[in-house]
Order: sequence, then C-alpha cells, then structure tokens
Amino acid sequence: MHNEYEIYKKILKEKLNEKRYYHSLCVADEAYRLAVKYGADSEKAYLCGLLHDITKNATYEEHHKIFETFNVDLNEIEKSTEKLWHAISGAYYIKNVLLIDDEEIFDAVRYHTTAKSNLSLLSKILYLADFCSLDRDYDDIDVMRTLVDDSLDKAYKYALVYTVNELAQKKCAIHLDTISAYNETMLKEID
Ligand code: DGI
Ligand code: FE
Ligand code: FE
Repeated sequence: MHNEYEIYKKILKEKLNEKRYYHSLCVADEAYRLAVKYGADSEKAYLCGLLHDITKNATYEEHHKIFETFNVDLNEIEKSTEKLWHAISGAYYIKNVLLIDDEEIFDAVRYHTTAKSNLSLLSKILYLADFCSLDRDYDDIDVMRTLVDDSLDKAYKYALVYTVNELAQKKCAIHLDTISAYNETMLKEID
C-alpha cells in the first residue's frame, strides 16, 4: 500500500505546482488523522487526501478533454464556475486514468469542493481535512481546528456556514449540492 503512495506522489509532483503538492500531502495527513479519530478507513482517507486536487492545475483544454473522453455532463453552474471543475475532473481521472475503482473514493473527491447532502463519513473527512490541513490559513482556522477535534458534525456545520457566507459575500453563484448540504445540516440537531 505505501509503495503505491510513492507512485501517486510521483504523478502528483508532475501534475501540480509546489504549493498544491504540499497542500495534497498536508490534506492526506489530516484525512488520515481524522479517519483514525472517527473510525473511517485511514488508508483510503490518506489516498483521498493525496489525490483530491490531482487536476487542480490542469488547463482549460485538459479539463475539457477529461469531460469529453469520459462523457461527463456539467450543469449550468458547473459549466460557468471553473473552480468547481477540478473536483469533477479529478474524480474521473482517478477512476479512469489511475484505475482506482472505488465508489467511495470517487464520491469523496467528486464532492470535496461543494459537499452534498448525505455525505459519507469518508467524504466528510476529506471535506474537513481540506479545511483544516496544516498548510491552510484563513481567519477562522483556529476555530475550525478546535471544532474538528471535538465533533465532525459541528465542524461540518461550521464549514458550510463559513463557505455559504463567503460565497454570498463575493456574490458567487452557489452550487445546489452546497445548498442541500447546508439545508440538511441546519435542520439537524447540532449545537
Ligand atoms: O481546491 P482547494 O483550493 O483545496 O479547495 P476546494 O476544492 O474546496 O475549492 C475551493 C474553491 O471553490 C473556493 O475558491 C470556492 C469555490 N467554491 C466552492 N463551492 C462553490 C465555489 N464557488 C462557487 N461559485 N460556488 C460554489 O458552490
Ligand atoms: Fe479542491
Ligand atoms: Fe484541496
């Protein structure tokens, strides 16, 4: 398994800039830590963290090539929001090019940017590891890091409120998957 990581790290190094490569290693470490803490498959979580941004530095042409080759249909907001592309193209790249045939990994990568309702434990861990990894720096990072060690659901709720707020403040369109994750979470009993 760990030899396999080395192969993927080599591929990542070729596809990502230095900052993004470092981010991927940090998210992998954080996802592993959270998986151990919350009882998910830690090896799978590490792999998800490592590979989640694999197409982040891909060009417009490279993204479109992936969408075309694997018959991926984008909806209106996905078409017009370039920042959402890497989560979709990354999931298909991991499945069809790296040949990692695992629905859980596919979904975790596919929804790591928007989240969605009914997210699996592994997907939630990747989503939050991406928020809390060592390389991250934003205003509320300390709050997020404390919350993620206290309760995954509390941290998830905080992250969704934070994201929806940020996007609304920047007057960005918000993906329906983000809205349904937000609504589902706000209707739950989480303090
Ligand atoms: O790839 P990372 O930088 O590690 O993080 P990410 O995959 O969570 O991407 C975050 C970016 O995606 C951030 O700039 C906000 C954007 N984003 C996330 N959800 C939405 C969104 N942008 C729009 N317009 N709508 C969304 O729902
Ligand atoms: Fe990402
Ligand atoms: Fe990321």
